[in-house]
Parts: sequence; C-alpha cells; structure tokens
Amino acid sequence: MPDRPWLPAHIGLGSNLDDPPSQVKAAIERLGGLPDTLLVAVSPLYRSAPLGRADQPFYVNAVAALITRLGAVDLLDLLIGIETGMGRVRDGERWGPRVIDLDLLVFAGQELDQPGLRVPHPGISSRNFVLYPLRDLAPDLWVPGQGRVAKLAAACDRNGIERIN
Ligand code: A4P
Ligand code: MG
Repeated sequence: MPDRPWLPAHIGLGSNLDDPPSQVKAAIERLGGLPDTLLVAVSPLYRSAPLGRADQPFYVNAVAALITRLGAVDLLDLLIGIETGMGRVRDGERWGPRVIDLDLLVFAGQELDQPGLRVPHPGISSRNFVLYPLRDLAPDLWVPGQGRVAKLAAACDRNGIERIN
C-alpha cells in the first residue's frame, strides 16, 4: 500500500478473565505485530469495577496508540482476529466476562456508523476505564461528537478505578 497515508488510531483494551494483566500485555504485543501498522504508545494499566453485570471479576484496562495505513474496517477485522486468536469465545452476552476485548475508540478524526462499526466508540464519554488511560496518552485528542479527552475525563465519575503498576 505505497500511497496510503499513515493515520492515528486509539484502541481500548480490557480483560477480566485468566490473569487480566498478562492478557492485556499479550494483546499489546499482537497489536505491535499488525500489518501496515506501528504501535506508538501504551498507557499504564488500570484496574476497574465491571460495567454491566456486577457478579463478574474486576477488569484490567489500557489504551494503545497506533498509526496505521489500514482503513477502519480492516483494522477492526484484525482486532476481532486478535480477540479470537487469544481464545475469546462470544456467547452472545453483552458486557459479560472476557479474556480480551479490543475496541476501536477513535480513528483519525473520522465518524463512521455502519453495520458492525461505530467510530468513535459510543461509550467513551461515560467510561472512566477508557478515558483515564486515553488521557495518559492523548489529553488533547478530540473525540468527534463527544469532546476533548481531558475535559471528558475530568467530568467522568472517578469511582471504581485505580492505576496499577
Ligand atoms: N463494534 C462496533 N463498533 C465497534 C468499535 N468501534 N470497536 C461491534 C469495537 N467493536 C465495535 O462487540 C460487539 C460488536 O461491536 C463487534 O462485533 C463489533 O463489530 P463485542 O466486543 O463482541 O461485544 P461486547 O464487547 O460485549 O459489547 P460492547 O457493547 O461492544 O461492549 P463494550 O462497549 O466493548 O464493553 N467494565 C470494565 N470495568 N472494563 C471494561 O473494559 N468492557 C465491557 C464491554 C463491559 N464492562 C466493562 C468493560
Ligand atoms: Mg467490544
């Protein structure tokens, strides 16, 4: 793809099964191996209370910054491939426990709403486990339709989240 531009993308990572910190780190390694993509930065890890069903383990969350020559659809396909390759089983339960979840949070300032892909991810502005690690990497990032990351993070509920080493 010689003449496609390099575009920035931010990926949200989450895990609450089978040693979540190592799952998140393994997924970050796989992000670093994606074709036509460079891993630019990784946030600290956070431990967060589950959104959704309360009787599931705490999550570990992080955000990764990439630049890529892929389009959003191809990138999301590869993210889903990483989830599957890491043993994620989709049982149809929304917000249920998972070994790894990779969300395409923001892609090159684009707004997309098509079957199977919404960008920016619609949940960003209400989720401290997304906004805190995203703020660590990109406080001035503009999330189309939602606002600037630092402002969104400051307005977000601080309960149930802590940074881990
Ligand atoms: N999809 C559409 N747009 C996107 C996008 N921008 N990024 C589609 C990723 N996927 C996107 O996702 C369902 C479908 O969303 C995919 O097939 C894809 O085509 P999924 O990962 O199979 O299902 P899900 O994750 O259970 O549903 P959902 O609604 O995406 O949940 P979220 O928003 O991913 O939240 N609590 C804490 N503390 N930390 C967490 O990380 N995560 C979740 C899941 C719930 N509670 C959590 C956490
Ligand atoms: Mg998801």
